[in-house]
Amino acid sequence: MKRKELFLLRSIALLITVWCGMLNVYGQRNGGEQIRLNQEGYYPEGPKLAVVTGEHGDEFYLVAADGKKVWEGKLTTARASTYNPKKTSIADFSAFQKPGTYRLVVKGVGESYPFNIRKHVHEAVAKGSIKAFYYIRASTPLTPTYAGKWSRAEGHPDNKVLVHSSAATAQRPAGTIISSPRGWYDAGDYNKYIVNSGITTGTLLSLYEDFPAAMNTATWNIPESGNTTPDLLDEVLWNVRWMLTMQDPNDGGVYHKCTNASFDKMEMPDKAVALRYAVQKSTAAALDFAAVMAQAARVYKEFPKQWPGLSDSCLTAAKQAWTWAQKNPAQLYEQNAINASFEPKISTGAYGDRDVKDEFIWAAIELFLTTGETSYYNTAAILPDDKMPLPSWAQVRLLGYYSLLRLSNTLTGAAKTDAEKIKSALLKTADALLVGVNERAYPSVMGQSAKDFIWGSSAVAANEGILLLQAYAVTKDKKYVDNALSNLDYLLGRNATGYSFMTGFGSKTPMHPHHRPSEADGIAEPIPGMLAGGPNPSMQDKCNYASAIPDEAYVDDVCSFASNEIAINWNAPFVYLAFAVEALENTVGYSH
Ligand SMILES: [Ca+2]
Ligand SMILES: [Ca+2]
Repeated sequence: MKRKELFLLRSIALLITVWCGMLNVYGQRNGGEQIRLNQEGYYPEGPKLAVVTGEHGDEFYLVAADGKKVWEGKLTTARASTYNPKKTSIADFSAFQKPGTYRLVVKGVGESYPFNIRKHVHEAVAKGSIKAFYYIRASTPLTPTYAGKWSRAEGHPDNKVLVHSSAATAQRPAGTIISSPRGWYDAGDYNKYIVNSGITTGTLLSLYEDFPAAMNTATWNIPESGNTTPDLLDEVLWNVRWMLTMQDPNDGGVYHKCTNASFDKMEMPDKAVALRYAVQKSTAAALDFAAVMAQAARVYKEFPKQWPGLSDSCLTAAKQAWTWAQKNPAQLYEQNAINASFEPKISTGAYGDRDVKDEFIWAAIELFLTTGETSYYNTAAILPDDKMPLPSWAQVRLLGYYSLLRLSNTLTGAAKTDAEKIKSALLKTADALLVGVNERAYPSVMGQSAKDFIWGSSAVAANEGILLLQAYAVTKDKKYVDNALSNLDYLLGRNATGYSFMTGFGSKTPMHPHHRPSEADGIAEPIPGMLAGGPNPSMQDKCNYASAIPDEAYVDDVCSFASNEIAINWNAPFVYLAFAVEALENTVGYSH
């Protein structure tokens, strides 16, 4: 070996030694694990908290991209939660407001992942989370122009869907072929379910109605970008058009789902060619459909030139579904009972709601608000009690209440009185959510109770955020936005797992979601912008979790449909939360 080469080798060895030594001192990789923060970042004048785990001193500081120390502070004394004995300390650097890219450093722990302090800090992840709906469109190829390396062939044209024997009628006997294209794949699987589409589509339409100015201009490179209509409404229409195909024009009833008999393998959508069925009509499907179509009629009415006739078609469909539900008020979807009587047996997601009182409330309110006809309003018991249950696919009451509050200026009579009562009950619920946030091991609204960590816990966090933003809308009290933001911080990394639950956004994000295209496409990174279900100590999938503690019971493994699946009804409230906080950024003084 020549002397020059030997010198080079020694230099490289020395550099590696020094680098490893630095890692020991700063423990950079450990730091990323132990310092939990919003991995996307913070608004310049907004609240900024990080959570530090493990053994350490009480000092922390921020370093800029060039390694220079720019700010220092003291950690709080360590604290635990009622359901997780591990102690954490809080680093509050809200007072540091200079835009830039930073790391947070704690002696004995190391450096955090990098994060930004800047205006519009959640704009990219907001757009990413709605762009995910493009990636999961059925019945269309994804082209490189819009999908980049995740481009793929068309899956599920769904132009030959068989009426299942459970849904047979005189006009449409079993085996009748109907066309049911478009829509979004529901979750990790390729089926399409009206009930889960209901809350998802309603949440996205509400985002438009609550923030029309922001959503009229927001755009994220989909095939409809550059036309004259808002990208959000273009994307929603992809699913609304599918939902319309799920109504039987003969009676107004709505099929519960468009599905395979059983789940596909982990294969790409164009390879998943099993027969598709429209199965039994259900009351929940008809009412969710009626609510969405009534709201869609209101929203798309603003675009008569671009979408001529669409609003009227949606309203007609809504009324027919409502009429069907009045005649069939208790047709629940019971998959086991159906399988006892009909072939082929269906084993895909059931979404079998046992209680449709809330679906009647939501549909009645949306039909009333769109038509002004009190007959809809008077049909259902709109306010049976003062409970304000957080929205989920099986509980949609608040979606109606949010709409009532949004349009409260137009109300008279009983609806006006109810809206006042709803307003005070909602504020009471919102204030109850704020209790204890600042004393918590992870200071977010999410995690008040171990019960928050259910299947799809990420959607609990996002829906709590929406509830608080509705409280802001009626009070203009900034504290509700601050606390909604605390749940965005939770979802993007300031949590007991240390993961940003949003694929592709943050430094430590899910790489193996339970999602067929992400698993089958041969690309290392999953499709970006999808929210993982999150911690779920029930662990129904029996996968190998590292922890069973409620806020830690999460595993980034494709096996884990109970903690690491993705779903449209989890993504939609994230989309709402992220865009809403962005839209309010200036108003509440997070930046100017
Ligand atoms: Ca557009
Ligand atoms: Ca229900």
